[in-house]
Amino acid sequence: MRNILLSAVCALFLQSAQVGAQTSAYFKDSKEWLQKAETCRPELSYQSVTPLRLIRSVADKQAFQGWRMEDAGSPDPLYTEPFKKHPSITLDFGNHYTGFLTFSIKPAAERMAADAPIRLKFTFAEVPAELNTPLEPYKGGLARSWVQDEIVTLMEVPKEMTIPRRLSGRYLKIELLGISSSFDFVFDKLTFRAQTSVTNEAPALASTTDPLIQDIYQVGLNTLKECMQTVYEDGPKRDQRLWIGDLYLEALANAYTFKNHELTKHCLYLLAAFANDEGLLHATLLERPEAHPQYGTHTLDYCLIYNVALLEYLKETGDKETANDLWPVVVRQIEMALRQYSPEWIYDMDKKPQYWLVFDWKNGYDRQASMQGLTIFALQRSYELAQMLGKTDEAAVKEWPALAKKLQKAARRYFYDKKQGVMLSGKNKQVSYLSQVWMILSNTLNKKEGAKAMATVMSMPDACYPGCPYAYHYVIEALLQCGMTQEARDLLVNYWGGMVKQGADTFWEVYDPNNDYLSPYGFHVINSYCHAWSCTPVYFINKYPEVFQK
Ligand code: RAM
Repeated sequence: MRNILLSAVCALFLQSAQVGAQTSAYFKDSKEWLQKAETCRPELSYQSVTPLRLIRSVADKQAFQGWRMEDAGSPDPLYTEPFKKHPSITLDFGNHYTGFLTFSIKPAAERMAADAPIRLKFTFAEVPAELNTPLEPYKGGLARSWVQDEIVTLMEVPKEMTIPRRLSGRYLKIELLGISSSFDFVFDKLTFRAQTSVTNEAPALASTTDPLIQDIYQVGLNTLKECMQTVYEDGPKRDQRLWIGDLYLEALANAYTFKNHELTKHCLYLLAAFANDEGLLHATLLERPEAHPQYGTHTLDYCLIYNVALLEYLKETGDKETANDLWPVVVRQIEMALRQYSPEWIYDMDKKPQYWLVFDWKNGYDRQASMQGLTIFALQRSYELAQMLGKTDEAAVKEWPALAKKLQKAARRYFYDKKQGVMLSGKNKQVSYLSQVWMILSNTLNKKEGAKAMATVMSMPDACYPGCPYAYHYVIEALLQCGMTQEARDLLVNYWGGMVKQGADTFWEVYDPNNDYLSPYGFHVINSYCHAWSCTPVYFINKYPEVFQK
């Protein structure tokens, strides 16, 4: 009897561990959505890689963040020469990988035995400066523990060990911190088990493609592959979790490359299952120890972007079952955004509760006009979804086209400076790239007006320009929509090509060609240098071959 009870309790616990305890109280199907998410959780595939070269760090003012790597020969000395000979060694895996590091060491000579513990420090890095910038006193705005430096103490030799945390990067520094004076060792084995949920090959580009665009494509594919784990992660080094904005851009990029649509479906269901008690989506989810949202973190722009992600997923896959299941989420995100509008149909930045709006990582950027534009864009795209699902007769939905028009009219009245031909945002009437972009994407500015606004803003030295690739993605979309194909191509080549020229093997979370050290977290070492939202050149290059492959 006791055993039966115990196994019932265990089964219950297991079930709750699998399906999560706190799905949304707002959506009656949220538990089922979580179960559906489980059934399409992607399998990971693995590859074992070993270091290709020994390298050394070189301080160089011309190099990105002041550091570059120099070749220092074959990695053989790691396996053949006593470690004390070079008690700090840096290895290059030749590419960015995500996974687990396993090593083993053995005595450097016969009849040699360890008579004291051996203490080693392993530091894994995405870019050279991560290995060479002093960390203490630590002043970063995010946890110090994101830095991938691990100290291990081995009490016996020979010994094999796997570093418990998942690592992500290209470079590995190993330092000897403690050892007996009468002992030395060599590495026997050092392998990295790299993982991704990508299984398909991406399409090859036309042979006419400019070599720099080919390089951008490869780096973009590598970025996306690394971020495609069991969810679309924002960055495999940091934060290793699903964010709606990153999901949307990764899913677009995936649709034009690796086509792992099950991953997109998994993420869409997961996010829906964990909406809050008002039905508002959480901006971000973590997978371990069981899937759960970062409670209380909501970004209203991302909520609306979810609707667009679902539309794109449906267009790509024809999977109406999923889109129908998740339709109530779409309706609710629109309702929640509209709640923040003034009676004159202007997005009210001061209305409580005030929401975090992402759009970009950029100090001083005023988000009001962008949010107005995005709301209109989301109304239009959500209506398109309603049309595809036969939902346009629903009472709330019927109103959406007229509402979008009201918001457009209000936007033109409130934000548009006809004389200059640009949209101005906020109390200080700021001119930013993104205010124009979102008014273009929402057709609040027509093609001609949009082209004028973009040309004007791009020629204004004081205009607020974007700070990260997430924002530049939408700038390129807007330029293409206005028919400014040459400008779109130039921007892609200069911005993402700028990272490639600085040595990027994967695209970075933030990149400002005028400031190598820009960090939203006050310390460039904890920026992510393989970041999902930066991979979208792969989408543009494949979607518009006439612009990017000619
Ligand atoms: C950071 C990451 C992530 C982004 C959020 C808003 O944590 O850069 O990609 O979506 O911010």
